Amino acid sequence: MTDYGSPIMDRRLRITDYRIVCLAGGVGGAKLAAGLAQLVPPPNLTIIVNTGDDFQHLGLTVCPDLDTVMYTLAGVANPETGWGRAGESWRTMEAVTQLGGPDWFRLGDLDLATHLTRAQLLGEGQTLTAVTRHLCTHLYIQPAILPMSDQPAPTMIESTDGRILPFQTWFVRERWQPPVNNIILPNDVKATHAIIRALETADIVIIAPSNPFVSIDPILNVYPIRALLEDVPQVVTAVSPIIGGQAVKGPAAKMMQEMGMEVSATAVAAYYGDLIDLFIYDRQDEGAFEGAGDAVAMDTMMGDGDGRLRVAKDVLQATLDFLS
Ligand code: FO1
Repeated sequence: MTDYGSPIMDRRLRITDYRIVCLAGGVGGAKLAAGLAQLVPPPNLTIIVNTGDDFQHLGLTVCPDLDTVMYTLAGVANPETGWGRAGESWRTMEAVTQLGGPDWFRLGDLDLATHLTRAQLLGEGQTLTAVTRHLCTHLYIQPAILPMSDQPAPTMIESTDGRILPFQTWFVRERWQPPVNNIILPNDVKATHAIIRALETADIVIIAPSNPFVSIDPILNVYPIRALLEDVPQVVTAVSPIIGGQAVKGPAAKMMQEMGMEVSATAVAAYYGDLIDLFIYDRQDEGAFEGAGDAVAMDTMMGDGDGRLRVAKDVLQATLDFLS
């Protein structure tokens, strides 16, 4: 008699049965989201994206993390820069520079099409959520990509010498200078109905390997996202953005050091605290979580192409194992 296993047991282990929400910002978040999008049926996957990096530039509303996630899922992301589009040209920026316009923030010609279309639709009164859905439709992206709010929610950087800088000024114009003392987040930002619906029905929430301070915290700071994570999903899994004491990309390690934190996967797990149930860290840090039942080591380096699918599959499997 062949044992087909109990339908409950089998049911529990099928990825396709779970509604999954991924919190993401920047390149690491976009890559894991792209891996999940290859595994999870579109109706069961929602990606909630940080908009704290957004700002007005050249009269346009620029949404870097939304665009990086969109371009990555659409397969048109620029692999060298980690932002903007592949196969980019820079004729417009050259002309802007000749005209004495601001040239510190590089907007490629193809990327500009996104900002111009977004500006047009926002100008017609559409919400950022609706505009993002419009752009995703035209980029043939099926999973829902949701801005964390339809309200502006600018992240500000408070430097060790007391200055308060808009995020992009600090990140791009000043190239991650001056040293960071604190991240200042707005305190009156509300989640959209789409976000609340997605989190109220989520079985699994995955916090992508994004910068905890300027990608994930801005999302958790949007009311009532943190509370929904605490109450609803069966499991919240976070993936470490710090491997072997370094960030794979971006200023997370530098920020941790400047804010007086240990730069390690264990420090990230401690930072997330009891918000998370399972912590995924890289095998380079094997042994850092001796005996911890709620931490799993694996190869979390995604690179390009099939690394994203491998890591997404391993993260989901570790999460299902934790649930069973
Ligand atoms: N980052 C840079 O370091 N230099 C740039 O010139 C730059 C231009 C740019 C244009 C569009 C866009 O969506 C992102 C862009 N970024 C640039 C990245 C941006 O600063 C992001 O906020 C960071 O990657 C952090 O998420």
